[in-house]
Amino acid sequence: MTTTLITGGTVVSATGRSHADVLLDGDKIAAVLRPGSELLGTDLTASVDRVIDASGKYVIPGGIDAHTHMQLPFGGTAASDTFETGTRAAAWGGTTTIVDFAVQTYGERVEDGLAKWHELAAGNCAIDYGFHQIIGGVDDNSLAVMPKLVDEGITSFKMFMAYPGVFYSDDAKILKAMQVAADTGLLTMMHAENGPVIDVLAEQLIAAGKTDPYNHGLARVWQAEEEATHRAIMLGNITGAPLYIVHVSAKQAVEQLAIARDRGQNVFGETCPQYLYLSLEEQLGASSEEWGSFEGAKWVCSTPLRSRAEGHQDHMWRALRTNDLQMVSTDHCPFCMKGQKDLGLGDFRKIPNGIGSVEHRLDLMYQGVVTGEITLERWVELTSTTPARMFGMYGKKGVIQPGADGDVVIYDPNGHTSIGYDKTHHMNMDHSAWEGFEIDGHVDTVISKGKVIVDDNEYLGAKGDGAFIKRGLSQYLI
Ligand code: DUC
Ligand code: ZN
Ligand code: ZN
Ligand code: ZN
Repeated sequence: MTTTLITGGTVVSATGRSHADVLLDGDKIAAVLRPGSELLGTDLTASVDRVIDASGKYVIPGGIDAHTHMQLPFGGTAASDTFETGTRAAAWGGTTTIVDFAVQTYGERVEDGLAKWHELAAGNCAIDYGFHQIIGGVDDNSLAVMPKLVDEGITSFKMFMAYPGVFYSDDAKILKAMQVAADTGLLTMMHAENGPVIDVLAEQLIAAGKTDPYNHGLARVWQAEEEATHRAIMLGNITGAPLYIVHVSAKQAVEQLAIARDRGQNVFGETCPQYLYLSLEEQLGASSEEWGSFEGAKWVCSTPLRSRAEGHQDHMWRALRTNDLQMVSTDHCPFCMKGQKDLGLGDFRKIPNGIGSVEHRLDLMYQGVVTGEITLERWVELTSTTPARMFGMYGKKGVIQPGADGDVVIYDPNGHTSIGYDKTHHMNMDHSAWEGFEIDGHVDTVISKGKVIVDDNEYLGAKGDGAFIKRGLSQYLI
């Protein structure tokens, strides 16, 4: 088994930082040599296979992106990253674990949807992966199968209050599924937007000739997010099911979460880099020679980009500081402009929803450390430690400690990363939604289960390095 010693770096955890050396043995972390440690003072450099000098750099637990959609079927097409391309891009950006969404569509059995996802991912991933289960149709079969998911290491499931006719569940269905969740420890994840209301507003915009992409954002009003968030919280309250709201973008939805948490309810929220950095105004102003105002389709995602004038982005950063929001995931759901997004030329409702960001989450969030929005420790907590705890992987993932998987990222605060399609881009898309973003930091080395998979801008990993993770119950259940 290979042994690696990472020397001279600053090990950063969710709770602090210290100078320490990290010893990896095989696929695990064997020791963290910090002042007071028994092994400190022993010169291990001669006895290990490899020494990595991390002087002046941060040594952090590998990133965990708990919200990705590789190959998600959507609007007659499918997300353009396969498990192979998407997990490799994730690795490039310092993410060593993803949790993707297995899909049960209407009329399909949950077991069949899940089996399909296992088939898509098995043997293809660059990094470890787990699954949440999308319950697209709550019926007797899915309600009966849900408890069995726990034994298979799928300890969370998602429902949609949006997308009538596709993934949508009404309140009665949500209530029933939450009752099962409360009984079994499954964590309920919710796409909280009032879909029926949004669909009427969208139809009216189209009827008025308003077909450009940013109208997607005008139809998906913040009130529809606040209302659905509140309703989901109340259904959680009735059933006693803990609740995790995905991709929160409206400040009013955060307020609903904060009120519920203050009242002692077990509810959580995640936001995504696009809701911290990008805005509806920028989408409205977007234009290019190739696409004209259809350029804005690159940023069509749901929940939508929100108005900067209304202060949503500032509020998301604030909520990350105050712990009204607990995590940052990407909702990675990439589509090419040509042949995918352009299905919505002339009708924004037909633009497949999603942005590709799995490669850039750690960098984009580190820039928040540089600009003083969050601390270094909070960066690690939001992108690795809390995702591990929330989704039943902590100890194995999300922390640098003896016995944990050897998932370690060496991050250079003196490095630089220019994001752009022709610069650093490994996602399977024909554009970057993050073109021109400059990061005052750099993912130097990425180690997954003891193996160096990215080193100095070189990819050393292989398809099939990653394995399925059977997750335990969330640590946030009470
Ligand atoms: N939102 C997206 O942007 N894409 C996929 C599904 C979703 O809810
Ligand atoms: Zn969603
Ligand atoms: Zn999603
Ligand atoms: Zn560097």
